[in-house]
Amino acid sequence: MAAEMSGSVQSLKRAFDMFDYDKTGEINFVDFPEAVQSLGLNPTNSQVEQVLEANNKEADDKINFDEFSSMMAKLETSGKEETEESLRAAFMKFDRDGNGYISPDELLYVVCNSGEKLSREEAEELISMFDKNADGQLSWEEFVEFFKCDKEAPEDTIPEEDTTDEHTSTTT
Ligand SMILES: [Ca+2]
Ligand SMILES: [Ca+2]
Repeated sequence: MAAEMSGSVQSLKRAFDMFDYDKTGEINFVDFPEAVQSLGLNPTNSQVEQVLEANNKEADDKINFDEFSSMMAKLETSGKEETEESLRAAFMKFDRDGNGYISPDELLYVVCNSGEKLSREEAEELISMFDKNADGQLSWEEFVEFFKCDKEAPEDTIPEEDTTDEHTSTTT
């Protein structure tokens, strides 16, 4: 199992070595959060604490590479679970009647309640963009896609200008 992730083991090792200042093969407890961040993870303090506690690490302990890599693996999974969890929570917030689907009305209600402006048509349009099975509602899977897109969309890809303003010169 270790073999198939040799690439990530290498980067783990690099991060570990960076914080193993005196090259004893152990890093200090206090350096663990920073080492985690140097690997591009951004766990909350409580996640880090949980992992350290689960490995019986106390504030004056050192962490060896084996412990380090197993703790990193845990942090990675708990990070994923957290995203999934918050996504579920968001879905439940939208799905007001709890039938497992987000209707345009439900979307409209939640968006308007959060202080944003959205028309009924826009709500329908938004849903139809991700409504793969065209039932007019967002299922859990469709909702996940919806959020992925939302997060991944870089800011410079503004789809189109306000459609009410159509005075753009037509180049022929
Ligand atoms: Ca619903
Ligand atoms: Ca659907």
